[in-house]
Amino acid sequence: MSAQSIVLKVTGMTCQGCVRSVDKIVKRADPQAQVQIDLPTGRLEAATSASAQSLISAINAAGFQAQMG
Ligand SMILES: [Cu+2]
Repeated sequence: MSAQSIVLKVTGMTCQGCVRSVDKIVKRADPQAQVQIDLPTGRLEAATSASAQSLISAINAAGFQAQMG
């Protein structure tokens, strides 16, 4: 599968530690992923071959709330 751009809205992140956690979750799903996360808006943009649904599931399982952005 080739990389595509996925935009998610993530709530529940309160600090850079949360940002790092979410970044790690995405990279666990796809080690090649390029991830940008904006803490104030919760906007996550990833260039990844992982599916949006798999990322949403993994982020939610870690206690954050993700939805299609
Ligand atoms: Cu935090």
